[in-house]
Amino acid sequence: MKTTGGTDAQKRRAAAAAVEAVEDGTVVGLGTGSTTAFAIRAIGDRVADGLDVRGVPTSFAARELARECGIPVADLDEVDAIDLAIDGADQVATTDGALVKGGGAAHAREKVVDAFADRFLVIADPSKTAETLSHAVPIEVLPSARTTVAAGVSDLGGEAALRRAERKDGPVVTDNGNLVLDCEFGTISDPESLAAALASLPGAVEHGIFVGLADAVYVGTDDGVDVTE
Ligand code: ABF
Repeated sequence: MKTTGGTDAQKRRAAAAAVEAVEDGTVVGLGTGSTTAFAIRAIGDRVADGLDVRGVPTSFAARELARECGIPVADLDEVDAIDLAIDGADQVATTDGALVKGGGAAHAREKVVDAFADRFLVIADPSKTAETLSHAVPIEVLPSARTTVAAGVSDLGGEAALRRAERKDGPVVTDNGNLVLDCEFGTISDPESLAAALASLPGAVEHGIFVGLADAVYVGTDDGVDVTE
C-alpha cells in the first residue's frame, strides 16, 4: 500500500473522524491509498458491531480490503446513489480545496465515485496540505497514447514521466489496463484551467486534478483533527 510523509497516527485520526459520518444504511464510496485504508478498517470495525452499510470501492485494492474487513461491497452500477465518499489525496490546496489525486493509480474510478457521492470527505495528514497545488499530476492514458499525451503535456508547459512499478521492471498498469504519466507543472495557480486542458488531450483517460469536488477536508494532526468544510 502506498505510504506518504504523514504518520499512521495522523492518518488514523483523520480517518476515524470522517468515518463518524457513516450511519446505518449509508452507501459509502471507499477510496484507495494508505489513509483510506484506515477508514475502511474503521468502518469494518463498526460493521462487526452491527452497522449496516454498503461500500462502493474505487479500486481492486480497496475492494479486497473492504471484503477482508467484512464490509458488504457493491459496484458503482449496482447503487442508485452514494451518500458519502471517503478518500485520500496526494495534495490538498488549503485556499480552495482543489486536490491532486492519483498516487494510487486509481484516480479515474475515484473521481467517478467521489463526484457522484452526495458528500465527499477528503482525509489526509499535514504533509499533504499546501497553499497552492504543486504536486505532479497523474494522468491515466491509453497505453498507445502515452507519447502523444506526453507531447500534449509538454505543449502545456509540463513534463511527463511514465510511472514505473516500484518492485518490478515495467510500467504501472491501472485496474482499467491503462498506463499513468506523472506530469510536473510546478506551481499550479489555476487548477481549473489546467484540468480542462488535460481533459481535452486525446488519449488521456482521466487526470488527477479534482476541483470543486471536496465537501470537507479532514487533516489528522498530532493532537487532533482539523476539519475544513
Ligand atoms: C488515493 O490515495 C489517491 O488518489 C491518492 O493520491 C492516494 C493517497 O494515498 P495515501 O493516503 O497513501 O497518501 O486516494
